[in-house]
Amino acid sequence: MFREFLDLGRHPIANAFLKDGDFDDEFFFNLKACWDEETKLVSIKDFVEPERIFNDDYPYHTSNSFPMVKHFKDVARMLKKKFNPMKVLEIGSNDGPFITNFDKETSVCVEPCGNFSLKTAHMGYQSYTSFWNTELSEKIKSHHGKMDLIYAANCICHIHDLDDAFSAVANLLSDDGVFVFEDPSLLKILERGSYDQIYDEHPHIFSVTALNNILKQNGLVIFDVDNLSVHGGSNRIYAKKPNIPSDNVMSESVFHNLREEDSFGINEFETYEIFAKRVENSKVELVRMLGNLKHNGKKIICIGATAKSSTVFNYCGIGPDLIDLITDTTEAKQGMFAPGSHIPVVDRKSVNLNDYDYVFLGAWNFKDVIANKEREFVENGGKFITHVPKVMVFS
Ligand code: JHZ
Repeated sequence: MFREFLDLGRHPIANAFLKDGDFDDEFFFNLKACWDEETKLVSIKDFVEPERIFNDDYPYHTSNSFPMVKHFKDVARMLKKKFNPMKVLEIGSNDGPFITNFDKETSVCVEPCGNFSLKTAHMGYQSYTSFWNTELSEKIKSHHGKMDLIYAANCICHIHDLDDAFSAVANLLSDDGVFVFEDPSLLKILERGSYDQIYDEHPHIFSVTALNNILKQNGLVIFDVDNLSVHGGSNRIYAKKPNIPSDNVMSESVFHNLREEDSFGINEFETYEIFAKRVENSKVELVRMLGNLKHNGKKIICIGATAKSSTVFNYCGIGPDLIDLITDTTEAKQGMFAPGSHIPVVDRKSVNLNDYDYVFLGAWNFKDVIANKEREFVENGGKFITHVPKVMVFS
């Protein structure tokens, strides 16, 4: 049974940046989160059709977040060393920072956004412009054979039908192949109060507990987990087919994560009710703080036109009256308006940050990178605002 615990109100598509004059036709949906008593999976209640979200205009270029390029290079190196895969498939390859570390002849990309699949195709990789499902896994199997490594980062939690997604993986994985995927961690979200990880692109928020339950039902078993710091705390899950009974040994990391999640209360509905209260308080505090600063004549700008900031701004009702501008390094977002809030997005280079008193961290997950880049702003008396793990000012 699905039990609703959080109502974040009306939201636009978090990455649907608008041109001037597009505001009247903007699409909105109700963003609510629920918890499945049976599998312990957290999901959003009303899914948005994926075609509305992931299309040729999708603006999130992974390569624009340079720490992530290094992250994927490091992951690729580690996976090669650990598993030495011959054939590699990436699901949700975006603009290619992971797959580029693998051989073009033996690697395949799947990506529904045509702007990106065209890019990896130009780079010389076999690229399928498609959503991930069983039909596609059959097609890839018949063209390329089974895969030794199937990798997906920040993609599997984007897929509504997890049973189909996982059985499609099991269908394409070689008998001793590995399926490795990483997504934001529910535990970290609950611990840090980072409710802004909930938006249309994340129909599910994964715990190791829920994944352990769901993978098992679809012919896969978890054998290892890495806890990562990226995206405010993610889990990298290693799964495989349960071929050889004696080989089904779960590493201690799996048990450790299951225990940790259980003792935090991931298996209790009350934990989610407490989280919902914390989210409501965060909204009240953030709106109060920004309102007071504005009242005192302070100027506030945001760095990072993130999907996460769309949740914050739309849930809290924050618009250009409180935050003048958002800067973002992604060209496709610049010159546009943030979804729902309609705050203008500009190139960081076009702004003198010293004209502002406060920077709200839309990309709080890159707090250290941004604080380091913007040392001059702090030296001139500028301060940062974040809402994670609580609403606060720091410099
Ligand atoms: P970032 C996206 O979420 C969407 P977002 C998606 N659904 C997902 O799951 C996660 O990514 C993984 C900019 N930036 O990574 C670049 C600066 O302007 O937190 C990006 O637009 N200056 C696929 O959007 C944004 O911030 C900087 O110095 O919440 C960061 O977006 C840096 C470092 C980044 O993901």
